[in-house]
Amino acid sequence: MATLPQTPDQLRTAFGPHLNLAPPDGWDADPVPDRLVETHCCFCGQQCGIKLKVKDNRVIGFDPWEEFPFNKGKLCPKGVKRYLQGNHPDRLTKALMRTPEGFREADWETAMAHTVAKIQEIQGKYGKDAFAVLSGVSLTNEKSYHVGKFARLGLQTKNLDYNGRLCMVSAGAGNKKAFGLDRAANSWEDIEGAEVIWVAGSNVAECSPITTDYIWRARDRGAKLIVVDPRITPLARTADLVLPLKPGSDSALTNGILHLLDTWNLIDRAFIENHTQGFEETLSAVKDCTPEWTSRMTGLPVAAIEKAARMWGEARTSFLLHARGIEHQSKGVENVLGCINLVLATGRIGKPNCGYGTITGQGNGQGGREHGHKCDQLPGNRDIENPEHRKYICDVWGCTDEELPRKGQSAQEIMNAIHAGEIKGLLLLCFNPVVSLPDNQFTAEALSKLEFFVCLDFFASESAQYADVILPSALHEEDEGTSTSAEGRVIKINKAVDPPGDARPDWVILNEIAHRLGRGKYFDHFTSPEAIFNELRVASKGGTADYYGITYEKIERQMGVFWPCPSLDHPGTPRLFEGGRFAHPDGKARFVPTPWRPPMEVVDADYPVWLTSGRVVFHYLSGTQTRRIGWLVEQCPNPYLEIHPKLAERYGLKDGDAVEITSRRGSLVLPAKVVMTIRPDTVFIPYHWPGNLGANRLTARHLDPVSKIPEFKVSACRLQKTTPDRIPAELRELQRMAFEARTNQAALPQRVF
Ligand SMILES: Nc1nc2c(c(=O)[nH]1)N[C@H]1C(S)=C(S)[C@@H](COP(=O)(O)OP(=O)(O)OC[C@H]3O[C@@H](n4cnc5c(=O)[nH]c(N)nc54)[C@H](O)[C@@H]3O)O[C@H]1N2
Ligand SMILES: Nc1nc2c(c(=O)[nH]1)N[C@H]1C(S)=C(S)[C@@H](COP(=O)(O)OP(=O)(O)OC[C@H]3O[C@@H](n4cnc5c(=O)[nH]c(N)nc54)[C@H](O)[C@@H]3O)O[C@H]1N2
Ligand code: SF4
Ligand SMILES: [Mo]
Repeated sequence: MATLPQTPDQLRTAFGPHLNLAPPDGWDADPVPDRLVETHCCFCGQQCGIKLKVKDNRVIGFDPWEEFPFNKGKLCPKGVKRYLQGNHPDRLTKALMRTPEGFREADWETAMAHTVAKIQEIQGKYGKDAFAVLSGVSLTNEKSYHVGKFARLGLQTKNLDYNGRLCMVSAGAGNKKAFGLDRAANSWEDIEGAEVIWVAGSNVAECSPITTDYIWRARDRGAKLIVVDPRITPLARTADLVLPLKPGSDSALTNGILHLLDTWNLIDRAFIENHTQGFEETLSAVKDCTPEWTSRMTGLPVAAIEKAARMWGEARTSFLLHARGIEHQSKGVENVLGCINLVLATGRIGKPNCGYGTITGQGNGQGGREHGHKCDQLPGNRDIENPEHRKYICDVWGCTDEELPRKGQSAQEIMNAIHAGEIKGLLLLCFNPVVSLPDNQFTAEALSKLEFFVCLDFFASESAQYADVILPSALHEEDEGTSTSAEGRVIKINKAVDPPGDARPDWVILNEIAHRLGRGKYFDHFTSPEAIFNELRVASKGGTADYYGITYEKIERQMGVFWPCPSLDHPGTPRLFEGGRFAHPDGKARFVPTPWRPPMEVVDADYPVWLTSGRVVFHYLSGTQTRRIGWLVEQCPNPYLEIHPKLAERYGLKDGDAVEITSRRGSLVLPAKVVMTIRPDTVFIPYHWPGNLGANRLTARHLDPVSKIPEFKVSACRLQKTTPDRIPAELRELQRMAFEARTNQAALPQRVF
């Protein structure tokens, strides 16, 4: 059985033995690029425009792309340093196959033939559904669409899901239920003119840094800002009202605010009457949610709750934003609906300078949730169990209804089924579940049980360490395609360089597997990303996420096109729901009651402290990319436990002391970081590190019953001060590397750009 990395060698592999510090051979300290390529950042859902500097088929730096309307040249630290991953010495350029002595390089033909033979063997022995696909939405729209079709028609398995299951699904389910459509309702331009901005469970300044700019421009024009978060995030420090509620109590807060809006008659009755359904039922569900009750449930003062209700209710224009803080919960969908109830009750949505949106997380977190990448979905955000939707897609794909699998299992459920021995084979791409799924010991055990596991990645991620075959895929800048940003803007990723060695884009690899499986008739016509996009356009036509009128040429000409864009002469739709028309067949939005229930795990005498987790500005997700970039590691080398001075005092902890954090799943030892900016009953760990440093050693596999998102944001733990020698060796190693990054002159040439 494979285990988590233990030996120094394994640790070096797991943590990126090489930060990209020393200049590679032939490095020119002041290179002049051959050309500049206008494209987008490979990381978060903001999808900032960037110009990559290219010299001799290498990305050597960047220039700001001032003309791109969303970020106007601005970038966060990850965007500034992203180019350093391309020439990284850890980059996979050959297929790797597991041998008793460890991974060995293999020629492409051997790796492919083995992979295909194993898929056939497992599916022959246990049935088609015993082979699962887990994918991710750093992939372009083309690749997302392709993976959905590949799983259903290439492998003929129903068990396909994606890492958006850990990210956007609560927002998606809530939006579909309330509005009939799943996208931020507005482009961010509507933020700037809003009088009140409500931000719930989103560390905007660190996780969607460019959105901060929009909020600050609104503040410059007099807007008031309300932030709901158990931590006083950098954005909250500039807010007019901070609501540091108890983790997991968000729907109590929104219920309490709705109660007050009604009591004070701050609701728009005409809008509710004409454009919505379900209000009376929703109102009766909050009749007992008095400010006193809300205060008890959330831990917030009555005066603060009342102030928030007044600010929100009395505004003429407003924008509500939320993110994973409210969505990563076992009632993530209800929390989203609770926010939407406040938006609908005040009737401003669809008007200029008014709006609502979840801040999409991953690079293509928006597009990736539309094109049939989910276990229950077909392209165009269609429903895989709806007979008409199935028929439409069967016609586009040229297959029969019997050939198209039905709904499969979601990401965590697939991992549970692997653990239980029901699923025997896995194709994994663009997903690092051993770091990012909850309860990482369980995930590690599950991956060790697979009879065959093939992973497509450009770095040998922690999950890839469990694979039988690793196929080298292409980086963002090594392929073209489209992506859809948090605003719903479809943008164009342009190819800057060729993939090195045997590495190739995911769609090329999947095409080849499908062809070798004898399913080429569905894939052989995909000769370029644009060919895939053109089929995607047709497959999405008439669905809620309609891309039919979008072409590569139009995206470049308009610098992005907002979907829905149903025809070639349509300019796209930055603002949805104008005139109060929603996407349900009757045009009305739905209020949905969100009666209070507690999180799946609550604090008690054994585990008395709330534990939450999330991000820092310098790292991205499971960290496989950013933990390899020296400058980013230098800024934030290791995880830590954020703790309030009062709580720290109770455990005798000073800043930097070693603390053991224990939950019902396991324990971690980390340095304490004593900060005033967190509730005294709550601790926080950034989750970007694996194994002994991973927050997901502590989190639980509790899921939202509708969206199936894990409850990353709420669990219970206990703390104990311990001795410094218990801090894991790998954490010390990271600190040493960061020190080296600060002091090693040789590192400078790559770090000054
Ligand atoms: N730097 C950086 N940026 C990123 C990413 C990254 O890894 N690094 N990832 C991208 C992705 S995929 C995503 S999903 C987004 C995530 O973006 P965000 O959701 O903004 O980030 P998180 O840090 O996960 O959590 C947000 C906030 O939720 C708060 N929170 C915790 N528990 C609760 C609760 O019970 N209620 C409320 N109201 N708040 C709570 C946390 O204190 C935290 O400040 O960021 C994207 N951008
Ligand atoms: N405790 C805790 N856990 C969390 C969260 C949290 O807040 N707290 N947040 C959750 C959220 S919101 C998310 S989105 C997930 C993210 O979790 P993951 O999806 O596991 O994170 P990534 O780091 O994006 O992993 C993607 C892997 O794919 C590779 N990759 C990137 N692009 C491509 C590509 O184009 N092709 C291929 N083949 N590979 C590629 C990267 O090298 C990396 O190894 O984590 C979740 N886990
Ligand atoms: S905000 Fe997101 S898209 Fe923009 S530079 Fe930073 S990581 Fe990249
Ligand atoms: Mo995410």
